[in-house]
Amino acid sequence: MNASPETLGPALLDRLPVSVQRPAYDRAALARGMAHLGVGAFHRCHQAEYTDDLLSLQFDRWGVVGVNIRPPGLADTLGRQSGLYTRLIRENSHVEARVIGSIVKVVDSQESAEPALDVLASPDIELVTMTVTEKGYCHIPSSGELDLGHPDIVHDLANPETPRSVPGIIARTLELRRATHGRSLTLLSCDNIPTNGVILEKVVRTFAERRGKGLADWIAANAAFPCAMVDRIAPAVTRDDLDSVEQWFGYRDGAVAVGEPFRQWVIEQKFAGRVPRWDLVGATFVDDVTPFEHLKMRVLNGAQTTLATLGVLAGLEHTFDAVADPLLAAFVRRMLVQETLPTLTPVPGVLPLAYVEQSLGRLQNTAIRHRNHQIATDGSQKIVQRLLNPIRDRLRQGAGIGLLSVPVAGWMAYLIQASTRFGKRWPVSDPYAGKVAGIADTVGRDAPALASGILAIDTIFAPGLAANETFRAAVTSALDDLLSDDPMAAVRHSLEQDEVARLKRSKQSAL
Ligand code: CS2
Repeated sequence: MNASPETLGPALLDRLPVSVQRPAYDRAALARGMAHLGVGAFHRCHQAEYTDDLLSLQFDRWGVVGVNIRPPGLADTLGRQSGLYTRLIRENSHVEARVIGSIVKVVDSQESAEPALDVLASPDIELVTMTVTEKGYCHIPSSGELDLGHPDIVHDLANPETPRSVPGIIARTLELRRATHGRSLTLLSCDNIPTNGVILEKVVRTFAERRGKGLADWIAANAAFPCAMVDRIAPAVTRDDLDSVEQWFGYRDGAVAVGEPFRQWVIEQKFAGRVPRWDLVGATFVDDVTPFEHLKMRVLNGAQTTLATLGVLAGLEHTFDAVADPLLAAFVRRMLVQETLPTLTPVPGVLPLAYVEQSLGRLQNTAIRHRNHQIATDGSQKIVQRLLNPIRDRLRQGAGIGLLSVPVAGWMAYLIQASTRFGKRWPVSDPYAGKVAGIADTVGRDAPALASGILAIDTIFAPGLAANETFRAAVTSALDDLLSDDPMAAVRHSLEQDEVARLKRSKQSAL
């Protein structure tokens, strides 16, 4: 009979198989110095790995306390393993395994904010990084302002000492720090929202202003909210991933994380106190993150959202399935090159066309099993920065938006078809799912009425954009095709129209 395999933990570190890299520093001596809010696959594959690299190079008091205020619980996975986990880098048949040691403690704070506040307000925490998903900021996507009608914000403004939301928890953290030791704090957002540091600062400030007692002024003087661009594809971990570690390396690990080889982190140099020297291990400190952020969110994330929603409509499971489809691949490449790239400002050292090819190449990695439904989750919180902002820039330039409008209609069609009226074709998770389903249930299959109803949601579509006739027409016509029996007709038609427009332009310029 086989004995059940040992679980990863400090006792196993010295006996790991040679093919698994281990922390190159004395982990027992690692003191906590920062916290991370939202410990999921991405954090384990990104910030925690950079920190692990840094600790190996230059040991310092930068142990991470991982805090979750939403599921999943951490105690039974990372907690049982004293924060240790295996990070796999996978590219097609290549696997590289390493045990990461930078997380020294985990705290579950799903039931109440108290355990989280105890950590975040403590004087030995000098910096807080966070990946709390786009909707965690409780902002209005079209404006970036705090959504004062959000149920958690309503709750937190009424009960500021027992907050539930991220803005409420951060405001309370800073209030407690001010009242107890007065030490400054850097709050580093690592989520894919536009100008993430600016939005985080805005939602916290708005909250603090309502709280009064000079809190907002104290925060302005004692906290920093740098912007950051983060990048590494790290899908939700599956049971298969855990089983693979057991099969390959002989131990059990309930907190495996799987990512692609590529990684990038660009951080605005605006800190309130000490920061880890992540710039020594591949991150970049810059004065302005904007060009990097636009490049990444519009090209890589724009391609992912496009392939995800159109991929689901085409019956495809993963990103790599969608990008292997010749029509979808041709579409996304043309969209990025022709419509997205001209909206970008130059990024030092980056050739835009090469970046597009590199991004599409990353999406072909068959070992990264990123489900289209996962990327389509919370699409309402993603399309502004990935699709609508480049569309708005194009319209300002008087340039075409026929291609970028298709994935916008794709997002609509994805939620519309989850409604009762459309037979609930798939389960969806998006704060606006109910609203879109309500429109679909009332209107039925009438593309102009559906598009009109959805474009009127002004917390996603800024009124100026929603009123633009070119945009409305392009979205409506794509939506009509996407809801038909031949959804990919939308993709073919937009490519054909784009070709016609191109020929016209080249004839005109030849005259
Ligand atoms: C993905 C991102 O789920 C999603 O929205 O587009 O998580 C993406 O994989 C990362 O931003 C890559 O850095």
